[in-house]
Amino acid sequence: MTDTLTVPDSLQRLGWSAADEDRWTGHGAPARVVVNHGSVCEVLLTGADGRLLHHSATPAPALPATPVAGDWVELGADGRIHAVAPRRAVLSRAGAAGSGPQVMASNIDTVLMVVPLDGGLNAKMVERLSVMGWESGAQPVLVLSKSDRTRDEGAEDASAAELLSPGVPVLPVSVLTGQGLDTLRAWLGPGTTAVMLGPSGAGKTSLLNALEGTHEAVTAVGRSGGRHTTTTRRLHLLASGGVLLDIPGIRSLEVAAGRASVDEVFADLAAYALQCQYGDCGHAGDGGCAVEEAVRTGELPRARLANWRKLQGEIAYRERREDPAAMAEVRREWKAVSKQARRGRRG
Ligand SMILES: Nc1nc2c(ncn2[C@@H]2O[C@H](COP(=O)(O)OP(=O)(O)O)[C@@H](O)[C@H]2O)c(=O)[nH]1
Ligand SMILES: [Mg+2]
Ligand SMILES: [Zn+2]
Repeated sequence: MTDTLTVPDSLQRLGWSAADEDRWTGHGAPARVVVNHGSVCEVLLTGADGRLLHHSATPAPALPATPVAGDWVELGADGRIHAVAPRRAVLSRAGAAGSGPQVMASNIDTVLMVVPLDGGLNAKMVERLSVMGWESGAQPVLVLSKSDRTRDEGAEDASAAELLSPGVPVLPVSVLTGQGLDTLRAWLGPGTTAVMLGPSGAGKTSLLNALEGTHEAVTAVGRSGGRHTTTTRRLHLLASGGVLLDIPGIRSLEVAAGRASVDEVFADLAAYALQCQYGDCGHAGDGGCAVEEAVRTGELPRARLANWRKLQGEIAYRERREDPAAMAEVRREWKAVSKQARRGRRG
């Protein structure tokens, strides 16, 4: 592979991994999108001397995909983006009515779901963020922040969280005591790209500050060819060697998720569902429902079923919204129902 030879080692500083290499069919070294401002994208690339260069690049006309943060792109001799590499794990948010999900970040390896422990573990938050994490296709990691605010360094909450989000590594951390930070650093080594999800106040910025290296100088290349030194504020170069993409707004937004991701997080419920009498059981008063039986016997926490129902409802709503035909069907049903109601009143 001749392309391999043209890819410098220093590209790893931008999160370039073997998985990205497998997908790369472009000529020369790729650039990484930091942010798309609409008509212009900020990209980072490595210069001949291995230094990081910052460019503003416009997408070439008729580019099939809109570049997003994390994309690996090919720059043409004209300085424009000529190709976007096929994406691996992506973080998407629900699109507008009638459109599919909108990709917010691409080529990510790790999704850190940050849930704070001051004020007690919020089960709903753990479940919701875990669904988002699974949906990305990247490795979800549940970070329980502010562990110093518990009596047992977050041990009890961590056990509870493991039940709420089966199969997801759970890590109590504190930027005050330093607990968990070395483990986190080990997971965010060279060639990894991470994103953080979590509500405002969870401690994401504090965590980033604890993980970030000294601000590395990046050389900005102006259109006129002029150069000045800048820092990157959206693609953080971590001291551990990985990068963290900062996607403004993604934390609080409704992130697109499907039923498969909900089943991953609610694996305990899904196991009972296999025993339900009907294959399409809604676990809501249907006969022979093994899930509701498990709630009755106390094997499955009631809140777990309630939270599952809420997430299913949101997914069903979004599926209808993204599918105009299904939405029209719902409106027809409502019309029929209200017509019947009117007739009923008249009769
Ligand atoms: N006790 C304690 N407080 C923390 C920790 N991490 C963050 N905080 C505090 O939590 C608040 C919110 O933190 P911040 O990083 O801004 O949260 P963000 O909104 O998620 O970025 C700030 O007052 C921090 O000082 C921690 O590990 N322990
Ligand atoms: Mg913050
Ligand atoms: Zn059932």
